[in-house]
Amino acid sequence: MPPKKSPPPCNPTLTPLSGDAKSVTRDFERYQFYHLGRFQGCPPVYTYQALSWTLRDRIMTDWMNTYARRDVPGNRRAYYLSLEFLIGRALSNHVLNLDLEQPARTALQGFSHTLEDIAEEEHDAGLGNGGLGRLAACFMDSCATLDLPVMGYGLRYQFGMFRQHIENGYQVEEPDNWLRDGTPWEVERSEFTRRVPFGGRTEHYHDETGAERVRWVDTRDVLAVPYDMPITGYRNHAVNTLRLWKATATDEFDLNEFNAGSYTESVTAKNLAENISMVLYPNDSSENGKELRLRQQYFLASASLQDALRQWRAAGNSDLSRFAEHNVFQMNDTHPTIAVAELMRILVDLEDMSWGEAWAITTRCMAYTNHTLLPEALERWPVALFERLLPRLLEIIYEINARFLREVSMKWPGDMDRQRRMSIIEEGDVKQVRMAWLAIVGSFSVNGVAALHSQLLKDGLFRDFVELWPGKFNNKTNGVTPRRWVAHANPGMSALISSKIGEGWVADLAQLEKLKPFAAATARNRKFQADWQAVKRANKERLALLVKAECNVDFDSDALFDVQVKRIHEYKRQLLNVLHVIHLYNRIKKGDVEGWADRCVLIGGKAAPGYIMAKRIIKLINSVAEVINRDPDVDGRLKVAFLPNYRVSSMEIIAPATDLSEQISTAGKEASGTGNMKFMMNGALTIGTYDGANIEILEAAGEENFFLFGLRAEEVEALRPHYQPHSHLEHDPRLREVIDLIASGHFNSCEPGIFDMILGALLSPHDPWMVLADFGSYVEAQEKVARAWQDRAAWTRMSILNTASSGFFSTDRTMLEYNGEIWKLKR
Ligand code: 26W
Repeated sequence: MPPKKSPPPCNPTLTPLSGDAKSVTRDFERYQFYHLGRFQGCPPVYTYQALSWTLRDRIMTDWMNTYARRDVPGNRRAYYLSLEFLIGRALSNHVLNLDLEQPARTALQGFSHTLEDIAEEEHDAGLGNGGLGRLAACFMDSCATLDLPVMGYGLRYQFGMFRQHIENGYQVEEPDNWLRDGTPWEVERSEFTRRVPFGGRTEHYHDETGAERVRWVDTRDVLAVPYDMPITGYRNHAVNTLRLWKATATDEFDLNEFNAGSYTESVTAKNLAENISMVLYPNDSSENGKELRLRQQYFLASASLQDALRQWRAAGNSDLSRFAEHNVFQMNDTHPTIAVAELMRILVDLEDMSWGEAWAITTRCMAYTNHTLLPEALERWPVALFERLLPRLLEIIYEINARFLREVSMKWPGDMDRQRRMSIIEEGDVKQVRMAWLAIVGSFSVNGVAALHSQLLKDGLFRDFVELWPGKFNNKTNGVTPRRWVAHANPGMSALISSKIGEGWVADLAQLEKLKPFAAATARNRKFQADWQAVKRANKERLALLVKAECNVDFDSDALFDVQVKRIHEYKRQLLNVLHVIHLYNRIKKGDVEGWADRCVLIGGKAAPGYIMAKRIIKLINSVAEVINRDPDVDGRLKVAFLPNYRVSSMEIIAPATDLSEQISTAGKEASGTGNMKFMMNGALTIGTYDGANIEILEAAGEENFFLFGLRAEEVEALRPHYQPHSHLEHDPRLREVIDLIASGHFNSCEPGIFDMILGALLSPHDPWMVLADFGSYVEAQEKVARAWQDRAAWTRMSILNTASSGFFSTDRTMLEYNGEIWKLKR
């Protein structure tokens, strides 16, 4: 059994450890020598550990004090429930937030490694797939910086996002054992272990008062052990908590089996329990029907809700009818939305509350964010699976649905079609639970993540619900944290900005507006603009080193750095990018190079292991790169590289070095995008479709500082039934040549036929992403890019204007909007 000790009371009188160089050095040396037993010249990983522990000690008092300050009855809190937190590295982030850069450098004097080298030793915490997971991490950062009482709840996956290798141009996955050497950034809090039930059956009975009640019995319980990670605010002494659950087997469960004489079975059962937090599902669009995934979801929801209730009581509250006044749960997509039913179970079965009272509380504390319109990403779970794994939850969902459908039929009597559409249970060969519907019915707020996305949700997928509850739906345009994505990732540009407008922008990004005057073409600004260019160039050199090391391709920092990094998915249209690259190659081969702009094209991203087409796209990119990079006719005009194992820490090098940001999804398909914002903040120009947050980026930067192309969302839908890819081939010789070259086997002479599936998809009238429809307009936008690049001074001014206009895309703004309209927490 876990220890049953109650936690020690917070002690706000603890004296904080000094941050001066002398004391940091002393503690660092103590860890390095006395604790780790390592000396100068040891492998840098130990120096990383010693420095991290030194910092961690300096976080502790602020962490305790933040708890103590908020631990008062009636204090309202928010909980961010997410199956993914794509945190990346922590050391440099804490150094920045705690303002300990100089002391850390002093401590490292005499060691052969710089602070930057040491930071490289840290393994990325890759507990997420892509945008949704990274967004959660940026949110955590901003909540701490804004001193908002928000706690993150997630899973402590033993294996995060897989490591991607490229072998013969193909993606190969390797497990990411990020905890192998432990991590200094977590604190195990076994005293708050919770028990999560699975399986078993329900028993209906009548209590002493004769009321009908239910108990869930014969369950196979799993223990949820919390590991807390500190989330430091930017220089404000606030430290929030990200609480990640690890699954472990219960001792007595093992013992029972053991006593029954089945030792091996008991060990197997232990594994089954511990599997729950073993691995992140590496899929960002579909994972339906996988039992382990549903287990993960319920495990997170149940442990987190139990813990939130415990915390609320520990803070001195007892009147459950006021629970919703004090607590709000933001659900990151449908992944944790079983929380709606779980809170009902806790209130009704465990806390003896009436259904009506419990429902009133639940629907006042739950809020849901949608991150995708792709139908394959909408989670549905087979009823049969639910029944086996979570029988009590299924009963509760049925009851929620029955009451909800009564409401629907009162409003639209006899409209059976509408009832069928809106039912949380989808009828059909395999009955399914529609998690998005459960989330909407159980929440007081439902939001999308960019203006267009929220509008498309209201007009399409969620339309019936909007008619029923128009007030529930709102937009919260995403953001990114400027601490990690500018101050940390781009120190050169940060110093330059601060030299002109002070340092206030780091915690108030709207202040970047003050840079706008420096973008004017005046003699006075010439120096600043030259410095801006020099910083970008230095950043490009840093990236070129990485590309050389990882891909053995030489990038020339004078060329245009044209970058697309994100998950590999057909809707994101890496293929459109490749078609353009091949078009450029054709032009070189034909000698059509007038007004040429030298380009280095970088593409990176992971494909879901089961997504065959995405994996083949990676192979195509690598094959095209190989042919182009070794063709002497190309002669430095074009370089192409696929960067393996794209992750948070690679983006920290990529974004500051990018000139052109590729945001080229089929309009209406990218909910928001957040990479687009990181590039903009770092002074890249965007070539993009009218999709997701691109639209808001374009509006902020001004059309003249953005390369817009392609069909709009409504045009895409209007064209869909008549889409004729072959007519584009016939009318556009540039496209014809590109397709012919792929079809000729020019890029796959040793592996005939491997790209047929890609050609088949591009040439199909049913291509959902309509790649060829946007080819012409994309090529023309790229020609504009090349012309703009020729006038480097004008490009630099556009670059400055992009950064200066990016203030809106800080998650500080996003979090203030969530707080103002949904959470209503006191800062
Ligand atoms: C079922 C597995 C699964 C896992 C993740 C399905 C769907 C997802 C996410 C919805 C994928 C995702 O990361 N979506 C992205 O969320 C970002 C943050 O809001 C947006 O910026 C991206 O446009 C959106 O694709």
